[in-house]
Amino acid sequence: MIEQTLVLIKPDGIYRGLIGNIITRFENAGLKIVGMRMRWIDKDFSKRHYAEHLGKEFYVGLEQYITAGPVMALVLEGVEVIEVVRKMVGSTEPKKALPGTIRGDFAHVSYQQADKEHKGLCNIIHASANQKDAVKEIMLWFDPMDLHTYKRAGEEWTK
Ligand code: FUP
Repeated sequence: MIEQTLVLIKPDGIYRGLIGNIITRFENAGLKIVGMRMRWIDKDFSKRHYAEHLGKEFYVGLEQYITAGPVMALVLEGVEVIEVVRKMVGSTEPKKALPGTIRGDFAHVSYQQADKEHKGLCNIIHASANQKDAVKEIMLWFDPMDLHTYKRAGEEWTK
C-alpha cells in the first residue's frame, strides 16, 4: 500500500551539513519526496510534535534539542514507506543503530557530543512510527497545498 511518512532532519543534522547526504539515501532507495520545508520550531510546536513525550524526564532536553536550530521536514511517499524509512533510520539510540542505517552511520558524533555536555539523546533524524502518527505529523507540519503528486522516472512501467 502506498503510504506517506514524515521525516525531520534535526538541528544536529543541519549543522553538520548532512541534509544532502540523508536525502540522497531516500532518493536512491526510490522513495518520492512529496513535500519539503525548513522550519525553526518553538517550544509550543515541540510540545505538539512530541505530545506523547510531554512530562517524561527526557522531555526538557528533547525540547532544547529540537528547538536549537532549524529542522528540515520532508514528506516521503512509497509502498509501506513508514516501515521502510524506520528501517533506514535505525534504532533511537545511536549505539544500538546498525551500521548502514542513518543513525548508525551518522549519529555517533552528535551522540558523543550530547553525552559530553550532559544533553539529551541526539540522533540526527525523526521518522513517523506508524500510520496514525504519520497522518497526525504530516498535518501538523504541512499545509496540504504544499504536498505534491507527480511521477518519478521509472514509474511508467509499474502502471
Ligand atoms: P524515535 O521514534 O526513534 O524517534 O524515538 P522516540 O519517539 O521514542 O523518541 C523521540 C525522541 O526523544 C528521540 F529521538 C530522542 C528522545 N529520547 C530521549 O532523549 N531519551 C529517551 O530515553 C527516549 C527518547
